[in-house]
Amino acid sequence: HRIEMMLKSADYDREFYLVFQPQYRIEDRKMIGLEALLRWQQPETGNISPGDFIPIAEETGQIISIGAWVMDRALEEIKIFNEKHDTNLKMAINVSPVQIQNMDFLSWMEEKLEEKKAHPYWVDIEITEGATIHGDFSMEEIFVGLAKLGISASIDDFGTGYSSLSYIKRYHIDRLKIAKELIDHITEDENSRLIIRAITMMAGGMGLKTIAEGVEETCQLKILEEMGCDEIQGYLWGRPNSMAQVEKENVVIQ
Ligand code: G
Ligand code: G
Ligand code: MN
Ligand code: NA
Repeated sequence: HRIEMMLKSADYDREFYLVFQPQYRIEDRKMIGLEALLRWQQPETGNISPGDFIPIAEETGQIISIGAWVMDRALEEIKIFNEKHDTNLKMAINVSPVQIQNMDFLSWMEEKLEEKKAHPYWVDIEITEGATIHGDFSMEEIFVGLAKLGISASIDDFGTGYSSLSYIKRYHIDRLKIAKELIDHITEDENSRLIIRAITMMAGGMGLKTIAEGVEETCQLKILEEMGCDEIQGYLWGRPNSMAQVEKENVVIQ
């Protein structure tokens, strides 16, 4: 496999970089966090999307070293940002279930925070919904452990794939990230609207926050606001960008 070969020989520090997409609270339009998104500039091929190489890295196990690289950079960046602006923004970091499955993830996270001198409340771990269903390890233990460390957790791409309304209640989760696929159809599809409304109502009742992903239009925002969705992330208010660009576009208020 070509991508597999290129990934094996990748020089992480030269070929990988992170971009950061702001997350905003709808109520006061304040930036409350950033999602770290991995980018790969392969010297011969050019940009390769994480949607194309992450699944391969998960199959080969290389996601473990890639995930460690992402964690290091993301913690370094949020520390610099928060100390510079005297803020406590959260860095949302995507973590693959393969990373959690193949190491003592909780101890590893604790050591990473110590090593990078980062506060746990600067970190939000994003885990894809499907990941919480299969796998023989206990996701429940992971969520409880993260909460004990003071690290928050979000379920990514919520509302797609398998039904998850019941098991969410068992887990110590802080936030549901409503899948872009649902947001995409919010204006014209009654079913999508119904599902989103159900999610925001359920989350509200259980004390979980909701964030809508991939919000591109004002009319989508209006519907989400009216439904009581807490936060948004999307091209409407901010694209994934370098930290310098994010800082330029967002007035940081203390
Ligand atoms: O940014 P983009 O839409 O191209 O990302 C595509 C997919 O890759 C998303 O589902 C996102 O969750 C995933 N992704 C991006 N960065 C990371 C990362 O650092 N680690 C993991 N595991 N997945 C990532
Ligand atoms: O990890 P997750 O699946 O949450 O990744 C989010 C992905 O969605 C990122 O790859 C990001 O580039 C993409 N994204 C974020 N906001 C928008 C948006 O408004 N429109 C589109 N098309 N993609 C978005
Ligand atoms: Mn994500
Ligand atoms: Na997602």
